Amino acid sequence: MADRPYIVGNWKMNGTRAMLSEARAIDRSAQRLMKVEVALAPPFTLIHAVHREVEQIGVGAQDCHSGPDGANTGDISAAMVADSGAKFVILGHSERRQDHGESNALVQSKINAAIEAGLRVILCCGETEETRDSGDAENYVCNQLKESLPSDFNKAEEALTIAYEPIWAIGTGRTPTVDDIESMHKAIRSLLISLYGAEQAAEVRILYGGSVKPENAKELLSAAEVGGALVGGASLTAESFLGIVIAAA
Ligand code: G2H
Repeated sequence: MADRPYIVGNWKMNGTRAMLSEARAIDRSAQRLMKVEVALAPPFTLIHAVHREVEQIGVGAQDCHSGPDGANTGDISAAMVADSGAKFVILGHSERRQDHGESNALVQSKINAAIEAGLRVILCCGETEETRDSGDAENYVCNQLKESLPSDFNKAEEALTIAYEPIWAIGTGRTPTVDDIESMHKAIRSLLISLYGAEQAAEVRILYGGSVKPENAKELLSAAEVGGALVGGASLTAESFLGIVIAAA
C-alpha cells in the first residue's frame, strides 16, 4: 500500500451533483493508471453519490466529529462517514484549525474516533508564513504532530497518512522549494522513527499539499520522502487532477 504514490483530491466546499461527471472521468482514467493510488474527498453531501459512481478510486470525507453520536447539531460522526461509503477522512486541515479553532488535542480525538470506526486518516500539519520566516517551521510542525498523532499508533499504523501543507502555500499559487519540502518531510520521518521505530514509521506516507498543479506536480513529487499529494483547487476538474495523477505515474 505505502509504495504507490497517493494522490488525493480535496474538493473542500465545492461540488454539487453536477460534479459527479468529474468523479466518473477521474475514476475511468485511474483504472488505467494503477501505479498511482487515487482518491477524492468531496463534501459530505456527495460522498455517497461519488462512492456509488466510482469503481477504482478511494472516497473520503474532509472532517468528522470526535464523538460517537448525540446532540451535536450539524456534525457528522466517524461511523456516519464510514456508513456513507467513505474509506478515509482528512483531519486537522489548516482551514479547520483556523476557521473552527480546532486544537491539536481535538484533532487527536477525531483521529482516534476515525480509526475506531475503521477509517484511514490523512492528518494535516503545516506552519504559517511567520513561523517559516522565523526559522522554526520544522520544530513547530513536529510539535503539532506529536500532539495530534493517534493515541495508539499500533491500531493506526496502516491507516495513517500525513500531509504537510504549509499554510502560506494553500491556494496561493506559491510553493516551497524542493529542498524545503525534502527537509520538512525528512524531519517528519525522523519524528515518526523516534516515536514508533523504523519499521512502523515506514508504513506512513507523507504527502505534500499546497498549490499542487499539473505544471509543478512532477518536480514536487520528485522530492525525497514525498509519497504523494493532497490537491485542492486543481482537483476540481478531471483534466487538471488527472494531469497530476499522470505526473505521479
Ligand atoms: C491545501 C490544498 C488541498 P490547494 O489545502 O488540501 O489546497 O491545492 O488549493 O492549495
